[in-house]
Amino acid sequence: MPLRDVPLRAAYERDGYVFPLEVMTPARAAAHRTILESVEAAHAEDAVASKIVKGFASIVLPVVDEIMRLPSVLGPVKEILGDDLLVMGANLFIKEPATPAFVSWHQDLTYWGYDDALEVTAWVALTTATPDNGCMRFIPGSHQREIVGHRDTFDESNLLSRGQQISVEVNEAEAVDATLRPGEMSLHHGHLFHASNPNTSADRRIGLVIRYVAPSMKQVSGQATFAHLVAGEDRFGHFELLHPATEVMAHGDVENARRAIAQQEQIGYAGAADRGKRIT
Ligand SMILES: O=C(O)CCC(=O)C(=O)O
Repeated sequence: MPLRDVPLRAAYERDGYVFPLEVMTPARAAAHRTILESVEAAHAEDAVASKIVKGFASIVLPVVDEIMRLPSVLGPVKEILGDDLLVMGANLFIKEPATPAFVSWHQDLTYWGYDDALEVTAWVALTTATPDNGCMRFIPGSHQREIVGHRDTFDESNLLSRGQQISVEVNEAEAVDATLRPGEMSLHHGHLFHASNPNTSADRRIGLVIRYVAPSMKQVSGQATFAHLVAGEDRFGHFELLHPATEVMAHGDVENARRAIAQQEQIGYAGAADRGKRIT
């Protein structure tokens, strides 16, 4: 397990990521997994509902709202972004056992349409994340680069919406495996080069991905997209703030998630030759 030789913020600024950070016990992570899998199973037959459960979890699932407000998660994120925090999205990144699903090398902020890079992703492990089951891999220090060129592949096995892939050379020999136990998280910068390989194990690999932004971040598309205020205050009004989900897939929350899908497709697929099929 990597040990930090410098304080969290300094390690993050140097490397563009920090892990492992324990945010809950393994037993709690297992309990959250059970709840999430039961919701997933209940909506498995409905393609849109299933997309909303996995891709817009912060809007429709109280359990996700609870996790994204945990002091153990917020504390480290505040060290990086400050005391005022919004969540602009959360989704479940699931890799089924022995499947080819992978994530190509990319930088998160490439297609999200923001004017700044005050964004941190928290990847909360609800199962173990290891090289065998396709944990994330990071290139240390690569966040120092601005957004580099990406090309769309729309590869069916790529979990990214456009199958986007960095088009400059990535030296994989430098990659660090973000190995996590259930209940631990990693944090990474929106410019960090990162990827993940297929899950060759016999169990699912489940990560809850929470995207935190400083309220000053603004959509260059001009649209006020949805967010939840999870700490401090929003003195900017650049996002349309939603109330916390208090009921699983409540009607009003599902309607907001449908609007979020439309917004995301408009912003995230801007300039793409093919719209692909996925939203994650
Ligand atoms: O879960 C994965 O394998 C990739 C996740 C990712 O790319 C991200 O959280 O930005």
